[in-house]
Amino acid sequence: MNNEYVTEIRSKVAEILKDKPDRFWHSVGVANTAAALAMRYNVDMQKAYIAGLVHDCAKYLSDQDLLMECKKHGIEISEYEEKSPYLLHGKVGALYSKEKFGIDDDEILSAVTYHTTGKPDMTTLEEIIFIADFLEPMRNKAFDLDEVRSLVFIDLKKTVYIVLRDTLTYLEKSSKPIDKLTYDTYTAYKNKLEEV
Ligand code: DGI
Ligand code: FE
Ligand code: FE
Repeated sequence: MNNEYVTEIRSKVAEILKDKPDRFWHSVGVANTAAALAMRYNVDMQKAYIAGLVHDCAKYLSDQDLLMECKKHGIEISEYEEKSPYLLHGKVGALYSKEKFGIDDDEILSAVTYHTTGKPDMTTLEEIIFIADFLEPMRNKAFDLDEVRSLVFIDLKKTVYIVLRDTLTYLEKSSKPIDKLTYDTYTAYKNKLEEV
C-alpha cells in the first residue's frame, strides 16, 4: 500500500457515492477515526483507513438492488436480511470493494462485511471499524457519545459492548427486527467483560 493507492481508493469511493455527499464525508470520518484507533491499538493504519473509506460503498443501493446483487453473486441472505435488506450493505460493500476497487485483503473485506452487526469474535481491525462507524465526527446519534468517545481510547472491547447495548435498545424501541448476529455479538462482548 502507498499514498497513491489510498488516493485512488478515495476517488473511487467519491465517484460511487457522488450522489450521496453526506455518506462520502461519513466514510472519510470513519477512515480518519479508524486510523486514530489503529494508531492506539497497534493495527495497520492504512488498512484501517481504507476499510473506513469503503465500508459503506454499497449504501446507495435500494433494498431490491441489494437483494439482487446477493442473488447474482451467490451471497447468502439470512431471514433477518430478508426482512431488513439494508443489513446487506456490508456484504455487498465487501463484494464491491473487491470487484470495483480491487481490494483483496481479507481483513479489510471482513471488517466491511461485519460493520453493521459485528460478530462474536472480531479482530481488532473489525472492532475498530464497527466502533469508528458510530464515533466519527459527523455522527451524533448515540446519547452517551461523549463518554464513549473518550472510553474508546482506554477500553476498546468495553466500548464495543456499550455501542451494541445502545444499538439493541434503539432497535427494540423502534420495533425493528434484530439480526441473530447482532444479539450474538452483544452476548459475546458482555461475556468477555464479565471474564475480566
Ligand atoms: O451504514 P451506517 O448508517 O453508517 O451504519 P451501520 O451500517 O452500522 O447501520 C446502522 C443501522 O443498522 C442502525 O440504525 C442500527 C442498524 N442495525 C444494526 N444491527 C441491526 C440493525 N438493524 C436491524 N434491523 N437489525 C439489526 O440486527
Ligand atoms: Fe454501514
Ligand atoms: Fe457507516
